[in-house]
Amino acid sequence: MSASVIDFVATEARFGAHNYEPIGVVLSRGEGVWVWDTDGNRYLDCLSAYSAVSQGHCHPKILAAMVKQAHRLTLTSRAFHNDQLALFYEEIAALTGSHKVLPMNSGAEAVESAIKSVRKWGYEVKGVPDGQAEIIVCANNFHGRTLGIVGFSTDPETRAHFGPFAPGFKLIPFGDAAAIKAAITPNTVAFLVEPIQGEAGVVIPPAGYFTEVRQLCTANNVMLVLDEIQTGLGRTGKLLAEQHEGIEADVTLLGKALSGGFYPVSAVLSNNEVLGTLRPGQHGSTFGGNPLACAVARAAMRVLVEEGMIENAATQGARFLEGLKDIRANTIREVRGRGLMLAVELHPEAGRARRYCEALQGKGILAKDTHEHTIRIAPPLVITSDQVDWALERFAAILTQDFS
Ligand code: IF1
Repeated sequence: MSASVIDFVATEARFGAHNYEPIGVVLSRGEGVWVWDTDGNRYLDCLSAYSAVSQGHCHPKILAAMVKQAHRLTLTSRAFHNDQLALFYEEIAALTGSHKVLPMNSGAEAVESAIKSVRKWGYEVKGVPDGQAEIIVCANNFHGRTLGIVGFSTDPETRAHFGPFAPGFKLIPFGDAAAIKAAITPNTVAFLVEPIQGEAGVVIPPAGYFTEVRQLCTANNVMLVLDEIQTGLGRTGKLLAEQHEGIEADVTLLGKALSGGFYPVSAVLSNNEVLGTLRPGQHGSTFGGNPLACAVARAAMRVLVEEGMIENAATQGARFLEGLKDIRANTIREVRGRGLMLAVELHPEAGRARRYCEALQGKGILAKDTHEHTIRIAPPLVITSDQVDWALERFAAILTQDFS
C-alpha cells in the first residue's frame, strides 16, 4: 500500500472503533460503476455500498437535486410542514402502490418503526392482549444493528454480549411455509422477512414460497412485512422483489438506494390499517421526512425509472449470472442470483472468500465476502454489457485460482 493509504488506515485504526475490517483500499472518487483510490487506481464497484448506490456513484441528477434543495431548506423538523414531504409521499406511494408512508432515515429505523406499528395494529385492531404480540422472523435474517433487531438475529457475531433482548419474536427456517403455519398463534401480528436473504449470502426461497406465505398471512390476519431495504428499488430486476412472486406485502420497507447513496433515507410503506394506527406524538424522528431527504429521494426514484435502471438490472443480471455459471472452477460450490443481486459460494476447502476479494482488488474489482465462503456481487444498476463482460473476465481469472 502507498504511504498515503497507510496514513489513512493508520489514523482510522488509531481513532476509530474497530467494528469493520475494510479491504486495503482508500477510495476518493466515484462515478457510475467506477471508483478510484487515492493513488488513482480504478475499480468496478461490485458492492454498491450494499445496494445503496444502485443509481451509480454521484449520479449528476440526484446531486443537482441535493445541491438545489440544500441551498433552499434542509431541515425543519416535523413540527412544521415543508414543500417537499407531500411530493415525496405522492411519488413513492404512486411508484409502489402504497397507501400510507412513514419517512425515516436508516434502514434499521424503518424496521424498528414497522415493528412498533404492527404491534400497535395488533393491540388496537386485531385485538391481541396488550404486551403479547408475536412477530415471526427467519433464521439467518439481517434487518439492521439496533438492539431490538439484533435481539432476533441468529448470527452470534451480531448479537453476542449485547443482551438482554426484547421478547415477542419467534424464529423459523427461511423458505419453509409449513413452519410459518406451525408458528402462527392468535397473538401473531406479523411475519417479517427479506424476499431474498442478502447477508445470509443471497439465499433465494423456493418458487411458490411467498405465494403460500401470502395466503397464510391473509387467512390468519397476520401482516406480511417485507424488508426490501436491499432487494427493493430495482436490485433484483423488478421494482420490488415481491413482484417476482406476484404478491403484495401489507408493509414494505425501503432504504439504501432510496437516496442513491447521497443521504440516509428510509421509509415504511403500508396499507391504511397499519400506519393508520399512529397518532400525533406516538412516533417520530428529528430528520425523518426532512426536505433535503425528500428532494434527494424524489430524484433517486425518478432516475431509477426514467433511465431504465430496473430493466437494465434484469438484463445485465441475467448476463452476469450466466457468465458466472459458465466459469469452470473447482473452487465454486454454487452461483446464485436474481437481477443484479448475485453471489458466488465457494467450497469451504477453497479458503476464505475474503482472500478472493483481495485478489479481485488487484484485478480492479471491489467485492465483499459474507460468512467466510461467499462473494457477494451487486454492481450499480447502470452497469453495461461491456462492463459485465469486463468483470466476468476478472472473476474467471481469480476463481480459477486456488487461494486455500
Ligand atoms: C452493516 C449486512 C447487507 C439490510 C436489510 C435492513 C438493513 C440492512 C435487508 C439496515 C443493512 C447493511 C448494513 C451494513 C452492511 C449491510 C449488510 F451485511 F450487514 F447485512 F447489505 F447485507 N435490512 N444492510 O441489508 O439498514 O440501518 O444499515 O441503513 O451493518 O454492516 P441500515
